[in-house]
Amino acid sequence: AEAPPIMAVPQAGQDGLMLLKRIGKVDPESIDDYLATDGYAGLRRAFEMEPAQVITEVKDSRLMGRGGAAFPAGIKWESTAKQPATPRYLVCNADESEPGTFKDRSILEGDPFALIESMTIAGYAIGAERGYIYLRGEYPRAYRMLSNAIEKARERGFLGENIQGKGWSFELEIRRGAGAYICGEETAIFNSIEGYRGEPRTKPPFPFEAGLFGKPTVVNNVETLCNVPLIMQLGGAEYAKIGTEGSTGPKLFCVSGNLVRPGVYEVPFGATLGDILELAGGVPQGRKLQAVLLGGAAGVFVRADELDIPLTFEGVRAAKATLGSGVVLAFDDTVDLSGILLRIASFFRDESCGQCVPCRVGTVRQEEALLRIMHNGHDAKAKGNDIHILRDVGLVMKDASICGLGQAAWNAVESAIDRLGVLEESKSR
Ligand code: L3W
Ligand code: SF4
Repeated sequence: AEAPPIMAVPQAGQDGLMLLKRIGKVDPESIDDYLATDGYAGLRRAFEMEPAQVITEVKDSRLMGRGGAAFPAGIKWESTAKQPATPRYLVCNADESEPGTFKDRSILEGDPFALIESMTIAGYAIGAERGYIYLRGEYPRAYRMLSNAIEKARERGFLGENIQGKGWSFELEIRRGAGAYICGEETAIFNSIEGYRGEPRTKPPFPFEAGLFGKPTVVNNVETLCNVPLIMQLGGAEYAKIGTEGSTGPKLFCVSGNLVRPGVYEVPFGATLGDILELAGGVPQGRKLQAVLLGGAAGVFVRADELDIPLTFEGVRAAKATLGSGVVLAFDDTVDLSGILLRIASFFRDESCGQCVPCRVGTVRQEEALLRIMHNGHDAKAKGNDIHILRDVGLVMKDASICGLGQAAWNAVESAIDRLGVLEESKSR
């Protein structure tokens, strides 16, 4: 059954938004609504330039990837465009599966033409003639909205042969995931699209040299791509004035947990963690903030007294935290955080693809140790041993796993131990 439409965009309809500007204002199924609200102005601007100049604008914008790794999009595009067109591919990672993420969903469901336009610009810039949207299987409404948008765009000559008379052709295809978190890893997406088991490949080679079907490929997250029309309209240098020196542009945050108004929020980069929690109304009256998980299950817990951390790439780096894909998950003082750690550990144990030993075995050992600690909480010696095991296993997972899943599977537990002292306080239950 199709989930109800996402309504968690408390700023919907407000003026001054850049990425969410159409959400709640237009009919996401209408290309006329899209065109009437600046739709395809970015592509028009891009078509006035040579592809290389489009890439220069994106480099000048200093747009960084919004999927978790914060890699500069312009460099990714440039390195792909330099490879022989044998052909080249564009892939949009719309497999939004990090626990606590729902920002891409708000765009996919509320402004699907924005992604289609953005991918068309990206395809033009890198010289691709085919793009794939790898969509989370559990997003049926997004699938419907995107399918409709692709069809309407094709009818109006914005996709297909000889787009807008430019003499360049571009096609888009949607591929749906089947519920595996690991299929959000870029090379697992390639395997999945190619019909193989969704398991990550070792990198290098990076996608820009050997990606989908072994060809040069750009993979970008939905939100990353949806900044591109704005960059085209403003120009890269002007866009780079939004936000901070190291983190340019607007940013979407998935704000949830024990808050008065959870939802997707857009702010120019530079807001602090405290600002974002305030936007969401703070914790309900009578409760106290206990901790915030930044970046989702693969992320890092921060304390309630760390609200002045700027949620910029450089700000979280300095605070030894992460933005991940924009998760801000608040826990008040009624939450048993050791239980949350166990949920996170069991999530990674479940979602590990099992391909490499550090992650396949490490995620199991991590969950077992947490279970023992929670059930033998009064035995200080046994608990000390298990914390030692957690650290050892965590270090090996971080150092030796093939992909980000294993490398990040210990982040939340480590930060809960070191920053919050969670397991120190856990009692036997
Ligand atoms: C050109 C080079 N391209 C690297 C590319 C590379 C990739 C990007 C970043 O992990 C993280 C992970 C999750 N020339 C290049 C190059 N590239 N060197 O740059 O690469 P990498 O390997 O650092 O990152 P990744 O494997 O893409 C992503 C974390 O994000 N995460 C994600 C959660 C889930 C979602 C979601 O649900 N939407 O994003 C959360 O923290 O743990 O660390 O494209 O090919 N020399
Ligand atoms: Fe699979 Fe985990 Fe290894 Fe990634 S780190 S390839 S998810 S076993």
